[in-house]
This record gives sequence, C-alpha cells and structure tokens, in this order.
Amino acid sequence: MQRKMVWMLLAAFVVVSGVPAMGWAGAYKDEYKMSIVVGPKGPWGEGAQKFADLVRERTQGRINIKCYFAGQLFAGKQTNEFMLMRQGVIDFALASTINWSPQVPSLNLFALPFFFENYEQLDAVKNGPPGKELFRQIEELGVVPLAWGENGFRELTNRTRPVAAPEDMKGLKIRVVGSPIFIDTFRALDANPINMNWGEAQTAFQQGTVDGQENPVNAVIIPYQLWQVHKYISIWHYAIDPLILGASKETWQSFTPEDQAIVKQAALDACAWEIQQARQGLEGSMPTLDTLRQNGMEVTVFTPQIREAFRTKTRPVYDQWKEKIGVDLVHQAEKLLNR
Ligand code: X2X
Repeated sequence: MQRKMVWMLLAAFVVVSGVPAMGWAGAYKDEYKMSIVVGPKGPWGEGAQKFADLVRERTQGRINIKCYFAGQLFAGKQTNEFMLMRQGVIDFALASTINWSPQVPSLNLFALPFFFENYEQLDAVKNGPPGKELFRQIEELGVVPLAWGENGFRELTNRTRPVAAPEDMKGLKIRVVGSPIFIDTFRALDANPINMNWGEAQTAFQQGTVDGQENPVNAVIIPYQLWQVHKYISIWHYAIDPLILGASKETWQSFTPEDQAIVKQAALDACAWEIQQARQGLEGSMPTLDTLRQNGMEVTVFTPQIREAFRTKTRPVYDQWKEKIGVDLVHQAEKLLNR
C-alpha cells in the first residue's frame, strides 16, 4: 500500500515536471539484448523468441527484446554468459544451467551423473525447496531468475559404435561443455572428453575430430540434424538440463513494477510452452525416437539395469561433486527423488 503511494507520487512528479525519473519509463533502452546459445530452430530458440514477442506485445512495444542466437553476445564462450549478465552487457538469457554452473556451482546438481530419472523428479526438485534455493543464490549473484525452461535430458550420440554398456565408452572422444563435472564424468567412464564451445563443435563433428557429443533430442539433436554426423544414439538420460530465463539485475530494476509483472508473466508463459515442446514425444513410448530412426540413426534405449551399471561406475563423481554443490541441497533433492 505504502509502496504504491510512493510510486504514484513519483509518477505524478514525472508527469508534472516532465523529467523522467532515473531508470524509469523514460529511460528504457531502445533494445534489450537476449542471449541464446543455440539457433532459432527448436524449442529453446523458439521459446526465447516467444518470450520476446509476448513482452513486446504486452508492453505495447515499451520493452523491445531482440534475440541474439548462436552465442553472438558472448563471442562463442558460453561459460561467460552469466558474467556478462551480471555486468549488464546481456539483458536477458534463456540459459542452460550448465553454462552458468562455473559461476553458480550448486547448478551442477542437474549434471550429477544418472541422478534424475524422469521429468516428475525434475519438476519436484525445481518446484520444491532446492529450486527455490537455487533461484535465491542466482539472484544473490546478480541475475534475476524469472522462470524455469528446459533443454532436456542429455543423450549421447557418436559416429563409432552403439553404446549399451560402460565398456563401450572406452576411448571415445566426446565433445563436452567447458564445465568441469562433465570432464570428470566422462573420464570416470574411461572416455576421452574434450571441452569445446557449441559454436566450434559443429565443425568438429563434420571433420570427425571428435567421435561424439551429448545433448537433448528435441532442443538440439533434431534441429541440428546430428544424424548427418553421428549414426548412434544412446537414450541414457545421464544428465538433465533445465534452462533458466533470467534478467540482468540492473535491467530488471530499471523497469516499473507494472512492467516487471508483465515480463515475469511472459517468462512463465513462454517457458511453460517451451518445456512442453522440449518433452514432446519423449515420454512413455517416446514416439519422437522414430524421427531419429527414420533419419538413419541406430537408437539404444537404456534399461534400468544398464543405467545402474553406469551409475555405479560414475559414483566417484557424485561423491566428489556433492560437496561442491552443497551437501544439504543434494540431500533435499534426494528426498524428493525418494532415495
Ligand atoms: O553446448 C551445449 O551442449 C548446449 C547447447 O547444450 C549448452 O548450451 C549447454
């Protein structure tokens, strides 16, 4: 009530004096920059564009967000995205938790190998106390999280052989993101992981300088047509990759409370749609896998027994990373996972 009064008085001041108050409606930027690692095709890119469109429409053009796809804003180095948001160079991002985890170590929770088994578990963690704690930490570090989105369960593709047992991983050269837990996981599996930004990875796949990679089906494997470079895919659900739609704190604080509410709602609406797209055809009998088969891929779907063998083999990664993520947070999540 009191806040509203102050707001009205200040608004009246702006109208009467004709002086736009610092950082308010008058001071809005012509363009707000939104960062996306991937291209415009697929749930991730389309979800970001949907958010930008909804905001423009619902603010009658007051807030004009432009999507910069394929990592244009961080010059290829995807683990710099969070830092650039803190500095206000990037206004918005629909970002993978993986790319932010070097600055927000607790986000490695989602990358613990063979930890999450299904979407219900992910939703319980996101919507429960661990999700709230993660959002609190992100905000404390200078980025305002507005909504959860989804890249998806990360699956393994490679050009060399089907992977159906831990031994099959031996010596495979796998491109991973520059976030250390992935190096540890693939080393534990006796593979040969190589850090590479997504921008450079396409060339590496085409030239065969790496054997494989890991990414979700709907948001990355299909839009990038990875069947052109990799014949084999293992649906192993070894890590889950939620996205976070966030705003730089500086940008966020420059908006009026009314516009903040509009932007927040647009983020929730766009992300609800985006999550649905990211999961489409990948639940139950997973009909989307037929698209991969039709394009010549040989699909191996892990049974719970195979998963367990991989989980056992990567157990040292869990033990080591539990501390870095935060023991309490991991335990809270495990309770929700019924472990
Ligand atoms: O680089 C990747 O693999 C990607 C596109 O999934 C992320 O941004 C984490």
